[in-house]
Formats: sequence, structure tokens, C-alpha cells
Amino acid sequence: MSRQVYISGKLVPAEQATVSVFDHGLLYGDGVFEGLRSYQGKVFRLEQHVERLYESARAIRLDMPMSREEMFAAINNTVKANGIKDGYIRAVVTRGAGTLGLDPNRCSNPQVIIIADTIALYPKEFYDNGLELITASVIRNHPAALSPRIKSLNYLNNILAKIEGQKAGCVEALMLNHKGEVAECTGDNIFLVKHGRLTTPPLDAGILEGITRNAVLELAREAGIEVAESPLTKHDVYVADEAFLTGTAAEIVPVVKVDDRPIGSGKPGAVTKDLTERFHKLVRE
Ligand code: PXG
Repeated sequence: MSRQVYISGKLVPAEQATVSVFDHGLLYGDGVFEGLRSYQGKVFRLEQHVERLYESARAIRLDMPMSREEMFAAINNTVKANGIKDGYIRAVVTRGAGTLGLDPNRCSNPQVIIIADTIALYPKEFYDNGLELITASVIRNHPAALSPRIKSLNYLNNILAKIEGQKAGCVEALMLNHKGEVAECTGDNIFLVKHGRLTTPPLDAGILEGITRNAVLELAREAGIEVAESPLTKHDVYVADEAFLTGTAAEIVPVVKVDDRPIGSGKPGAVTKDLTERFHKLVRE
């Protein structure tokens, strides 16, 4: 079965799924996207992902060319058409083809593209033993320049931070905000554990409101773990007992070293393991 991609309102073989070179998504990064997961054929928190996609679109003043219900159906149908059970889904909405010029009003036809694929997880070793981060010199977007709440097609500063990480032998990199506070990683949110208390940066630190982040906050509260969304500094990271990242692709992954400093014991901690088990149970429900 050849891969089917959703574009222009229908499923077509992947080779036929093409966009115009005049699409402002390509020319200017003018568009938004979502990354979703399916577990056993069911899309995890589909409504929340679609809501965030529509909010991202609204924030960039892009009128979505279909209803939320149509989007649910398009995503589910794409997963089904590709026979994906445990997989990764990318939904992209571009401003559409226009003229060579920024003016979005010259783009008449926003493109909705949905791709479903099998998931490429981090190697098992990272889940068992944790991964290492460096702090990138590139900061997260200043909220007054482009809100980090928008999952836009402009990921360049995160990509530059990721390259810095890779050059240092790390698969992820920690990004600070314009105030020097801890924000998040290039494609994952960050949590710290100190004296049994779980803390993650607040939304106004300039981060994406991760769906996995929200799920972990809920699970922690249910488990009776003390939870806070409050500003964090690099110092807090260095003296934490545990650290972990959350993201749709990564799920929950322990962090055991940051800027060459071991976090806690230098091994994945008990709270991280407990929340990971709870998360696995949640996605299997
Ligand atoms: N922060 C940023 C900046 C992200 O882009 C997350 C946190 C985690 O959010 P969710 O809702 O997934 O828990 C993200 C999203 C990929 C990929 O293909 C993943 C993301 C972004 C772009 C690409 O691995 N993660």
C-alpha cells in the first residue's frame, strides 16, 4: 500500500502530494502545524491538538478552510488510510499560494496537509539511562516578536539551538527566554523535581503549551505530587534532584546531565519513573 497524504481536501498517493512554490508557507514560513500521536489506531488528545492548531491559525490571522469536525475526520481518515496503529501525525496549514511579496491577502487558498507515519522514537537507551542537554546560546522567541504559544512554521531559532546541541553531542538543547529564565527545549517542555515537588516553567515564560506537559501536570496532581508552574533559572536546573522532558514524540524522557553537570544522582529519578508509568497507562487507555 502506497502512503496516502491528505491535501486539497482528499487523500492522494504521497508522490502526488505537492504544494506550489508560491505558497507562503514555503516562501515566508507563513503557516502553522501540529504534531500528534496515535496509539493503537486512536489519536491521543485529538481535540486538544486541533484546538491548539485552530488557536495558532487564529493568532496568525489565518482563516481555517474547514471546521474542527472536518479536521478530526481528515486526521482520523489519514491515520486509517495508512494502516497506522502506533504512529506520528503531522498536520500543516499554510497561507497558500500568493505572489512574491509578504501580503497574505494575496493568498487565496490555505493548504491543509496531513501526513501519517510510523514513529521514530528516541533510542531506548535514553529512556532507560536519561539524556544529556546543553543550554543553547540561541534563546526562545521573544513573546513580543512571535508568541511561542503559536506552533508556527517558523522554527528557525529552535533549529539553531538544536544544531548547537548536536554539535555538543546532545539530541536536545535547553532554551532560555529573553529574561534569562528557563523556557523549554527545542521540541519538548521541561520539568524539574526538587524535594519531591514538581515544577515546570509557566506559560508566560514564553513556551509552547505542550499537550504532553498538560497531561503530566494532570497525572502528577492525581498522584498527589505537589506541582508548581513557576519561573526557573539555570541554577534551579543544576541543583534539581530530577529533570525530564515531555513532548508528543518523546513522551517523557529523563534528563541526567545539563551543561556537563549531573542532575541529582545522574540517573533517572523515582518521580520521573512513576510519572512515565502513569503516562504509559494513560495513552493505552
Ligand atoms: N515545545 C516546543 C517548542 C514544541 O515544538 C513541545 C514543546 C511539546 O509539546 P507537545 O504538545 O508535543 O507535548 C513542542 C512540540 C517533532 C516535533 O517532529 C515535535 C515538536 C515540534 C516540532 C517537531 O519531533 N514538539
